[in-house]
Amino acid sequence: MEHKDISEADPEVYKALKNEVERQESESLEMIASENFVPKQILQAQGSVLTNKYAEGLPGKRYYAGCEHHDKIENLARERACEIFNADHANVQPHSGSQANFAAYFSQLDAGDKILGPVLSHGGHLTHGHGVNFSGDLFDFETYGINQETERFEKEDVMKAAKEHNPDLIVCGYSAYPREIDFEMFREVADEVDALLMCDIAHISGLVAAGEHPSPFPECDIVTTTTHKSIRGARGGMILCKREYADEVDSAVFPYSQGGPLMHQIAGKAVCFKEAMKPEFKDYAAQIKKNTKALAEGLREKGLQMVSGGTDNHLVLVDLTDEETTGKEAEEALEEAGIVVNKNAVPYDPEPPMVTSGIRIGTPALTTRGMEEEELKEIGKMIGEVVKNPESEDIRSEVEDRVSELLAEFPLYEDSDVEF
Ligand code: DSN
Repeated sequence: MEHKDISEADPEVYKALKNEVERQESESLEMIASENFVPKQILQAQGSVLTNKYAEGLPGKRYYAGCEHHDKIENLARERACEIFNADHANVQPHSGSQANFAAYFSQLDAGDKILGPVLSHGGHLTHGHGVNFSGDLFDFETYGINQETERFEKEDVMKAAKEHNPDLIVCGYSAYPREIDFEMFREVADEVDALLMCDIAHISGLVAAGEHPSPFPECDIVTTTTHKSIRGARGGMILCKREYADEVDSAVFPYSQGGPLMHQIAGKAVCFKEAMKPEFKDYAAQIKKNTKALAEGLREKGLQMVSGGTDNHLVLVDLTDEETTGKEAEEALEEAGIVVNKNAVPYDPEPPMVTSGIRIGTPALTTRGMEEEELKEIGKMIGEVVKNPESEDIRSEVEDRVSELLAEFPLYEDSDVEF
């Protein structure tokens, strides 16, 4: 086998990688609420020789020989995850959040069973029952929605839907909900209809890990998450659960829905969890929340409305229903100005999903770059200017210049020896 530098072995892939480093470092403000930047130690774990090994099974119970070091790493990831999230059991093998949700559902339910989940356009995820996804296809999903007045999930609405549909399992946890989740309320509803309670904390897991959002345990029975959003780790998924569901969760991951675990990714998860246990991570998560509030202040000063009027977490959902701009147009205008966000449906959105009347804006990535309230408030105002004047080239060019200055002032990988 010949070892070569990637620049020589595959110049095309090398060039695209270099361009992506440049894009992340110095071309735009990354404000997609589900994205973040990992430190070198996680990139190292993910780029390691662990990719060479098959390790089906669990530590100590593998189907292949030679897993001693893999067992050590997977056990570290599992133990750290349980400690951070106060869980009895962790399965760190799901390749993604969607696979975690697939295995979590099938650990307790059979195809055709009834699940109550959030309406997709009210903050839910495709795996929470959408018809184009396995979840909507294989399970009998019914929904609860955001209260039209408070724009929050309220007990009366969730209870009404639960009593009407009598689900086997209720899903809480969202992709575009700017408020705290009331786990006690969901538990009361689940108990009332004798349903299991599952929470998908993919977006907020960093906040939960740092104690900046209430813990889903002990109220929830099963908790799923990704490991690369606010928790800032290797891309992937994880399932946490109470002791009584552990065996079923493990076998729903392997052999039911996955084969060989991605051990290099699991090493990245282990390193991420170690980072998340440090006091610096608690400061980081607290700063995410302060930054999002400052962002909301900037947006508000420029006259933009937000779903539920503000935020308790890492994101805001700007409601453009009363503006002349759609979510799609706002996303495009902002991208041209160097600010990357995503169009997002707002509750009771009159526009179709590829257009929408909202934009979702998150702060975990910019907080990782070291930005604080002053910068986020200013960015909120710049977003307001662009959204209110999507055709103005002058505003776009002013914002672009300021974005370049901010990116230079808060470097990402520039001062490290990270190459990709
Ligand atoms: N794609 C993620 C998000 O942006 O929220 C969820 O999977």
